[in-house]
Amino acid sequence: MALYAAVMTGKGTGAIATVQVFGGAAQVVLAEIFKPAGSKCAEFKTGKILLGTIVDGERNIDQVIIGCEGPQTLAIHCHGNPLIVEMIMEMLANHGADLISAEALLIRILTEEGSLNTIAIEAKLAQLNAKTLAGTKIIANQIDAGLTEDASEWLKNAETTSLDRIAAEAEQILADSRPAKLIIAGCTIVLAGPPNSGKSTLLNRLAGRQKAIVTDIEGTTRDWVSAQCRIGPLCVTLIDTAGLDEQLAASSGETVEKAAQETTARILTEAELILLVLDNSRTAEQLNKTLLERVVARKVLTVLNKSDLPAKFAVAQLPDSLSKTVQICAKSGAGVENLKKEILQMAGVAEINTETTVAFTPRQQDLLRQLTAAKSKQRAGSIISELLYPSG
Ligand SMILES: Nc1nc2c(ncn2[C@@H]2O[C@H](COP(=O)(O)OP(=O)(O)OP(=O)(O)O)[C@@H](O)[C@H]2O)c(=O)[nH]1
Ligand SMILES: [Mg+2]
Repeated sequence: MALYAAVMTGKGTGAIATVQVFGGAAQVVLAEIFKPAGSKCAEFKTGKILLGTIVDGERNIDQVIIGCEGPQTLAIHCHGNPLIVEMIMEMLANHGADLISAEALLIRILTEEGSLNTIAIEAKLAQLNAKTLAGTKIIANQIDAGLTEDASEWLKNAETTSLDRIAAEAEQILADSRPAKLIIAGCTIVLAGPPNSGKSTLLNRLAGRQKAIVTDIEGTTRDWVSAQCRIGPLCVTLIDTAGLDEQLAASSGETVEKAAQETTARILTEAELILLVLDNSRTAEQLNKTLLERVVARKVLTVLNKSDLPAKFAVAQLPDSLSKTVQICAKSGAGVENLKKEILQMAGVAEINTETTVAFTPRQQDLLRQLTAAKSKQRAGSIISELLYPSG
C-alpha cells in the first residue's frame, strides 16, 4: 500500500510543525508509531482530533495532535523543533513512506479526490506560501467564486457573450492581480534620498523599533538595512539605503562610499515602490543628478521629511514623475499614518478586497493575456477550458 509524507510548514519557522501523511497505509503506520493519550489503540475516524505521543519503540519522540482529515489523510501536528520533525520523517521513511515535498503531496491528495479543477489545486499550493491572512483569503476565494466562477460563466454563456466583453473582463482581472500579488507575496519598499534626509529615522518609525543607526552625520548608513512591517494588508520588507550623493558616487578613492552607492543603486531596482525621502528644511539642491537618475522612471512617492522645521524646499522644482508628495516628521511620527494611506493607494491595494477576482499564478496570468488577444470564440473557449481543467 502506498504511503507518502511531507512537512507542510516552513523549516524551523514556527512553534508547531505539520507533517502530512497520505496513502492507503496511513492508518496502519500511524497506529504503529502513535500512542493515544488515555487509550491503548488509536481510532483514526475522519474529523477526529487525537492527542498522544509519537513513539519509537520505548522512546517518546514528541507529544502531538493528530488531525484525521480523511481515511487516507492524517496530519501530525508536532513541535516545530527541526530535530523532532526530522526524527518523525525518518520514522515514517523507515515504515515505507515516500518523503516528498508539500506541493507534491497536495497535488496527490487533490487529484485523488478528483473533483477539483486546476485553479483549486493551484490555490491550495499557493496558500502554502501566502504572506498574509488577507492573501490566503484572496486565493481561497478563487476556488468556488472569483476566477473559477468568472471562467465558468464565460464558458456557460459562450454563445451570448461577446469576445470584447470577455477581453475587457480578463484585462480587469489582470489589472487587479498586480496589487493582489503584493498582498499575497509581500512587497519591497526602498527608502532612498540624499544623505541625512531622515531615511533611517523613517525606517525605524515604520518598523516600530530601532533597526537602523541614526545620527546627524551625513553618510551614516553605508550598507543597507532591512525590516519587516505591516502596512494595512501588506507584509512589507522595508530597505533603508545609503544616501545617494553625486560626489560620493564619483569618488574613486573612498572604496566604502563607492560600494555603498553601488549597492543602493542595485537595491533600488528591486523595489516595488520607492519612498524618496527629502529634507523639507533644505533647498532643492539636495535633488542631485545621481539621485534623480536612479528614481525618475520608477514608482515613487516623495516624502518631505522634517516638517517640524521651517520649510525651504520648493515642491515646484520636483520633476512631474516625483510630484506626488507627503509631508511627515519621522522624528515625532506626525503624518506617518497619512503616509501609510498613500503607500496603500500607490500600491493599488486600497481597492482590492478578499472578494476580488484575481489570477494568482503565472500560468493563469498567461492564459488571461492570451484571452485578451483571442480572435475567435473557439480559441477563447479552448483558453478558458485550459484555465479551468488540466490539459490532456
Ligand atoms: N527635526 C527633525 N530631525 C529629523 C527628522 N527625521 C530625522 N531627523 C534627524 O536628521 C538626522 C539624520 O537622520 P537619519 O535618519 O540618520 O538620516 P539618513 O537619511 O538615514 O542619513 P544617511 O544614512 O546619512 O543617509 C538625525 O539627526 C535625525 O535625528 C525629523 O522629522 N525632524
Ligand atoms: Mg541612514
